[in-house]
Amino acid sequence: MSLTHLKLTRIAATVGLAIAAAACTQQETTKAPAPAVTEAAKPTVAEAKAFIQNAEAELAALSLESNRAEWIYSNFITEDTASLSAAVAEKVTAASVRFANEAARFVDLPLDADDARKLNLLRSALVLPAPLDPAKNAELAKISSELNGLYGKGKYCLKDGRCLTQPELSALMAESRDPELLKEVWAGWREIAKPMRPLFEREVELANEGARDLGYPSLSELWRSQYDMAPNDFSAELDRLWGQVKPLYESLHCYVRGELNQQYGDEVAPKTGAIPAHLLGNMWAQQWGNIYPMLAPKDADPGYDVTELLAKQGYDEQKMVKQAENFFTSLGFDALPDTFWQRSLFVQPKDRDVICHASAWDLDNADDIRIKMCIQKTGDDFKVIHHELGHNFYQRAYKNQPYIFKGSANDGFHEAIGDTIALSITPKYLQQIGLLDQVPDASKDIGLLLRQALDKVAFLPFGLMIDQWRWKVFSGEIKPEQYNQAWWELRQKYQGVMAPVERSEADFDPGAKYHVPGNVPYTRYFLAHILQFQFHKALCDIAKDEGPVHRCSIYGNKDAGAKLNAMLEMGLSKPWPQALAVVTGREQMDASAVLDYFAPLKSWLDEQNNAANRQCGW
Ligand code: X8Z
Ligand code: ZN
Repeated sequence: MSLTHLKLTRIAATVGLAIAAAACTQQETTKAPAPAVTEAAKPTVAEAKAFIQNAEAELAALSLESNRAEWIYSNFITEDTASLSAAVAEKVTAASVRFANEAARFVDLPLDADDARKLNLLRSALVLPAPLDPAKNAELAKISSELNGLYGKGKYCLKDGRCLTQPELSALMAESRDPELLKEVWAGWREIAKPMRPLFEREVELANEGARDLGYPSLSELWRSQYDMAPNDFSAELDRLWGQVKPLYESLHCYVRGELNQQYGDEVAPKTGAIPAHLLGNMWAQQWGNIYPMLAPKDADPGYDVTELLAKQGYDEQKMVKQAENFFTSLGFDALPDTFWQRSLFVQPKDRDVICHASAWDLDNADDIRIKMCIQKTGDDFKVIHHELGHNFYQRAYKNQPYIFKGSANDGFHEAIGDTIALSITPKYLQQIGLLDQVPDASKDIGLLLRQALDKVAFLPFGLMIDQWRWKVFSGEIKPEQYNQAWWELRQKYQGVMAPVERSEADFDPGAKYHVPGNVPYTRYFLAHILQFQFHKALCDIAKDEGPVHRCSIYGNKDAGAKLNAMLEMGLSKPWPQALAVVTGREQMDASAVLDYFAPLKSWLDEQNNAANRQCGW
């Protein structure tokens, strides 16, 4: 995994490693609980400083080794590379856990703010802590690597004989409108996850023991301790943010369910209750933009499709990445280094297994940044490329921070930057770069907003529910024999979607989503889907854009770029509210920016739902 120790080197995929990026503070509430510390000789401030320096140097050195091993493993999945990557992961975890424990000795000393923050990060910025017992550490590293491999190698052979990988199956889900085929693909992909169940169960057991060794009740508290506030306060923050956007989601859900019912009929798509998850254009029903053409408002469809525009202009994978880089350089960021172009993976290799799930990497904690992505030439992947480059430009912006502060303000920030830029891929921007001839007029805004909401608003409950499930698994509230049932209860509760075919505890549907076998925390994406609208609004203000915020593009605006860079450069050196304030002037995460952006759509959806006399909710 990415060792990335306190920072995430490989952002998308935190493979099983021990530590990941996170933010913690000096406040009492955020600190790791004090483990039993033996009353040895009282340490001094000088000793604490020496400890931090040494830990930082050792972790930085280990990260280089681990990043390389992980990169090779994810690009060439074999038994040998799995074993090598697990061996390095084991070393990194052992060192991280050792430092986390030793750090506890120094917590009561009067340290300066930076050192206190570093110490706290050393104690709490782990996502897969191993028990102190070396045999268990080795076991955990092996399991983590195996789980990743199972996902990366996953394939499903269709009834017609074609054996397809994840990106190919996802493309089918995006395009097909045949409910039987969709059902087959949906259920077929989930077969890959069944063998993960015992591994995942053991992984949770071991990592919980690791968390307890560090003084946390379970891994749940450790994961929730990484936001500069007490774990329960963080959970309450999430509830607050979800409460802000839930009415908007319900309006969208209601409209989509009604339209699907009209097109597929009662048998396939019932008028009431949860929506069958195979009909939403996405393997996990997490973003619904692919079914926009089925739902497009008759008089307000902007009438273009980015996938087609890219094809018409002859964009290949490399050109898509170049165009995305160009957005960042237009804001004043330096171009990507030559090594990025030489070493990144853009196209799925035909002759070997790789982890296709898109990720951004920082191999040397400085300039050797890369992406690894099996790019499809679609409008969706054009956006994902911006997402990944957002990680890379963030990584490079904080490269001069000390190692422990090389990370984002909180993990939601890392996920939000590229998406913020992608919100500027407006019709006007597409015209500026020669992809679109004519900018549709304001009468087409509802179509634009609906397309955007199907991805961004539909994602919100999904972004939230994954870790609601995992935290309960970690705390023991969800037992192994309830894994799948509890998963579907949460899918139903938050998203209002349901499995299209019977599920049982022989299935392990969470494992069919990359971040579960990959052990990547997921709440970061929920946060990112709020934060990106706050950032976009603030940057549009800085750019003095006067139109509606959904038509604003900050392309080419150096003032907006400079402000963004000022926040990125801070890395994880300060509590996240301070970083947020640099761009937005406010220290609170706030979903009003989401509501403002979609306000015209919300009124329109409510009108449609009323006119059709729909009973909303599920
Ligand atoms: O995993 C990702 C990125 C890499 S960090 C491609 N995302 C989440 C997902 O695919 O589930 C971006 C949006 C949500
Ligand atoms: Zn990401």
